[in-house]
Amino acid sequence: MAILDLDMARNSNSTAPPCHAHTAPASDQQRRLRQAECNKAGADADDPNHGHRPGAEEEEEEEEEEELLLKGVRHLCERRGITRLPARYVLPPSDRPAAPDHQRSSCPTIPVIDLARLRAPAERAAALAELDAACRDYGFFQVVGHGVGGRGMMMLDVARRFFDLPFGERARYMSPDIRAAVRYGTSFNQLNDGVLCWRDFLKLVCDDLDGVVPSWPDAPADLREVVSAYARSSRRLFRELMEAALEALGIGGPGAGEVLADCDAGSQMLMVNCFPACPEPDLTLGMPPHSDYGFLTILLQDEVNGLEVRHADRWVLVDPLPGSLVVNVGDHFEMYSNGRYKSVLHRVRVNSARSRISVASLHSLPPARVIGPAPELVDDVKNPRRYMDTDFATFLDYLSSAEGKHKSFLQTRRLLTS
Ligand SMILES: O=C(O)CCC(=O)C(=O)O
Repeated sequence: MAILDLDMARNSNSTAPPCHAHTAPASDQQRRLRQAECNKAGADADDPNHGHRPGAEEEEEEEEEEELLLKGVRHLCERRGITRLPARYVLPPSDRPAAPDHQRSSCPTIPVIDLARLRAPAERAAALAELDAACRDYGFFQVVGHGVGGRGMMMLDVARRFFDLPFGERARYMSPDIRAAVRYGTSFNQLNDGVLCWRDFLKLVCDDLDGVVPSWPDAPADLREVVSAYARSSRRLFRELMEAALEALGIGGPGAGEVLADCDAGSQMLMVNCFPACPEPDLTLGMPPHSDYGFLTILLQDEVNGLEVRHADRWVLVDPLPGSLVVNVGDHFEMYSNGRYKSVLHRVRVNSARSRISVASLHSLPPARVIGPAPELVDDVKNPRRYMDTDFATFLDYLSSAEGKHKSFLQTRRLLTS
């Protein structure tokens, strides 16, 4: 069912890893879009124009509309009082989020990992077992006691102020180049998405932090300072969680040392997301089902919920503890752990009452690193190798291949299916 849509994690002349895996091929999406428009208009799905060929004037209007939509959801809402969802955002019925169900309250809570327990020698073994179970059973967990403290609140505050800037100020960072180190954009992959997502974003590559910060937005005036402080604390947390996860997997010695050194030199990208209040939230999504490409993603979010995680064949709404950070396993960690840890699909719902801000910090190893199952986790009897080795070039080949239109990248690397 899947294609990966890219959002590169490096500057324009390098090839750093993309961090998002998107599940819907553009061509499929375009077909679905036409279908969705027909569904909405009550027309025949096989006749998207309903027997009507657009004239030059209509085509021009459509182009103008498209141009407007690609300036982002916030701009659209600012320009027009929106009371109906424009057709470009309407998902076909099968892809729409189901109306919130009342069973949600009985849904399991995402596991909580307390870093204070991981740091206490007497409690570390028990906390490691909890971390191991969370990565195996959910691929998602919440972290408390993480020490990021006020930097998280400041990060959310400056993000909100950035999206509140006049459009012209934000537009300075718009770029069609998905490899740009700084990029303001909309939807998921706006160049490919047939159905647009109700989301605007600011992407900030954080590799070589001191080198890239001067290219980040200079408004709000404190953005560079606040975001770089947050990026540093997120990287420290990633390092600490990777150290614990390797221990939980039973990987020590030089194997662990090598991976941790690669974590220190690895790539990091901040996706600062804004999901404005939406007039018809049950017809669209802020982000489509996707998995993340790297090792771990650390998510900071404001008090408005929206993240849903695939668990036991249903979507579970994440209702995080105040002050916690939500962490998920990415595709690379699933491969490295030989399938023991799960990179799971997640998506973002929007709502009609409040806009939502989230900041995903996506952490990977250096792009040149070949990723494959850790030798410590493979044996011929009980744990045969489940994934082929992979690297960034293979990922790019996959994207341009026919296979890339039908599968997820993770699926293409699988040697065993169960
Ligand atoms: O906003 C969220 O809850 C999730 C964001 C996300 O999945 C992403 O940026 O990859």
